[in-house]
Amino acid sequence: MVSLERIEALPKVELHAHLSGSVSQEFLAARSPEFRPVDVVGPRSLGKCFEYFRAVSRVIVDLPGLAASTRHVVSAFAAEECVYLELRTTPKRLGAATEVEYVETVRRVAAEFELDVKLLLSLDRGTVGSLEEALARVKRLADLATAFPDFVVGIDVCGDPRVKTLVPYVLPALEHLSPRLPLTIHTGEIRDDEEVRAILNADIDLRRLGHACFLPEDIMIDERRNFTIELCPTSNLVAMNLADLTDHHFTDVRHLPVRLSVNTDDRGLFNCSLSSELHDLAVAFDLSWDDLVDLQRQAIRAAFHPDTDSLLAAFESKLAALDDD
Ligand code: 6MZ
Repeated sequence: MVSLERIEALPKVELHAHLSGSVSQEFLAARSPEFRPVDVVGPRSLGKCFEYFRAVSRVIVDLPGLAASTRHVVSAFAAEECVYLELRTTPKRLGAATEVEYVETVRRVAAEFELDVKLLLSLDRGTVGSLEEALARVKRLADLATAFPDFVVGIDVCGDPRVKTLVPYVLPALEHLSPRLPLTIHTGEIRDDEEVRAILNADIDLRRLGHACFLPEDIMIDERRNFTIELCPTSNLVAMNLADLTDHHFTDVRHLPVRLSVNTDDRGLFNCSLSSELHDLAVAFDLSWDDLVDLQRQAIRAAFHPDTDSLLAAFESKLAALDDD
């Protein structure tokens, strides 16, 4: 069995980490006496996760707070040998600051690190209640992405899956996304076969699916589409209300013609790390060191980074250096 210590030393790739959810609860409590730590892993509750994100937004209220929390999150990934971090966040107006200043702050702090960081702009499905609003939000995110061509590499659709705005509003709006940026969409976090089918059939540059805990039983995925499923073990346990990771849908998706990546989702909320997520999965499914290395290579191939060949080369040289030790 591969030890946690060995996994901590493995060069790793994170593709699915929400900025606000990645801030540790200790950090939040130290910044605000009002912040109350929560445990969503014990009594599993997806609803509580979304209450939690609202609580975080009451703590991170200005650009200095955003800068400090971003530094805290990126340094946590850097400390465990993450070589590529594709962070995602919903651009917000913090106080008098604009969304451009929000993204600029995350970019500036990320650039302090040797770790290669790129950003996905999140569209929270809970913030749009009509096609008009969805079109306006999609246009806004496209403009923001265009303003940061070296940093923003794609769009993420996230938010509470119980809010049913994807099929009627978000998907048709995304079909108007210009430029056609690479997309990753949270879906199947709760069972919603209609939504999964609509996403797969939409005229968008869909590259990755977030979570995909519940897929239609008759799902047909064309291997030529080169999809990736972003798994987040602890988060998925909570969403699926599972007692044990051996019941995780890794069992099913590993046989689909897709790439897989293993991620943290919200390491602050779930009190986990990228290494612990990989370790938990390795224990549950008896994965070897080579299996874990292969998962990192799949994640690199799935990254929206503009130069995945260089990323892979950097990964391989770090891995070789590790093997020489
Ligand atoms: C869906 C999630 C999520 O954008 O403020 N988010 N969306 N499912 C999940 N599973 C637990 N975890 C996080 O980060 C917080 C936002 O990320 C999304 C939610 O929309 C949440 O408001 P940012 O940095």
